Amino acid sequence: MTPSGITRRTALATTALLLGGAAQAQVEDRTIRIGTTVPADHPISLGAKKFTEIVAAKSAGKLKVKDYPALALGPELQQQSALIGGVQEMFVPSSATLAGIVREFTLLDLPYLIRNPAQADALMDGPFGQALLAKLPEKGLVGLAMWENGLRHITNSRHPIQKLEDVQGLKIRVQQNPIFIDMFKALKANPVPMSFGEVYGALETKALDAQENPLLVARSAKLYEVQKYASLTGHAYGVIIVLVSKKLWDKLSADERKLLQASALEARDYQRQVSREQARKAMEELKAAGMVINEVAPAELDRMRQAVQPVADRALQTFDPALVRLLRSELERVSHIG
Ligand code: EAX
Repeated sequence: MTPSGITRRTALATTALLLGGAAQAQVEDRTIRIGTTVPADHPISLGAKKFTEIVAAKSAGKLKVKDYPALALGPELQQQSALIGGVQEMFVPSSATLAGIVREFTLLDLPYLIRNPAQADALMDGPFGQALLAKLPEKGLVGLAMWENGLRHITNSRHPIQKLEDVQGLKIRVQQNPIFIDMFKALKANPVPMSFGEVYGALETKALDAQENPLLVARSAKLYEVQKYASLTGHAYGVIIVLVSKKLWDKLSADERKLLQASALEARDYQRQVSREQARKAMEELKAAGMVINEVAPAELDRMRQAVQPVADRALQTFDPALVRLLRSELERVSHIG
């Protein structure tokens, strides 16, 4: 409902002040639904909640963002399609979900690409991350920021993974992404691509033996109830992408776009901080919940890296050489960080 003349002028003036004094900031009353894939207490969903609060404050309540954690709006590929179709406004999935839309995002899933969060931030917030984001609008999506999921480890119900051979034969859920499928085939496991929403049930019925995710995902999704072992393989670094439907984006004023972009970056810094704070406690929380967690000896990690290296080598040959050169130069730049 459009407010009366006086109210409207007041609202615009208030919003103008919140946007840094821009006179007559053009911000309309809008409702925005933002979906995440994990429960409300996970840092990804906490980041989305913080985003809703920041947007409400910056827009004087005119942009109403409602968060829907734990795939409440549907599986990952359904929500992604809903954004492209313009029937949902925002979604915050793993970047791996984008594999079928912008194949270049699978470069983020290459095994052992990133060794620590500081390197991840530098890579994602630098020219390589921006080059990936620039490929989204032509596919009907706008990427506002890259948040943290974290280093991915393997959980399973059969045995601790202490050597390369322990991965062999595991029926393991993987994200719907060719790099993860190829990675676990190279480790001689049986990868099963699946929406995250089906993972708990598949592990509970023993249809699957294993899954791989940062420990915080195992904690928030209560996977400790259906997984006895967690082994710190750190085989990939999970990136989260904050997506907006381009059909919505094209309707927004420059002020509204600036507001959402600034809010996503402000929420990013909060989300990464909370993710790291909680990650430090996740191992103890999972042990207290009954999981047996083991480090993997460096020599065995090296054997795993060698086993999956052909996956990365083959993949890199299939992308634009200029993009691969940018990735390699950026990896060299960030390798000294952290
Ligand atoms: O987005 O599907 C996955 O394994 C993701 O890491 C999880 O949903 C967080």
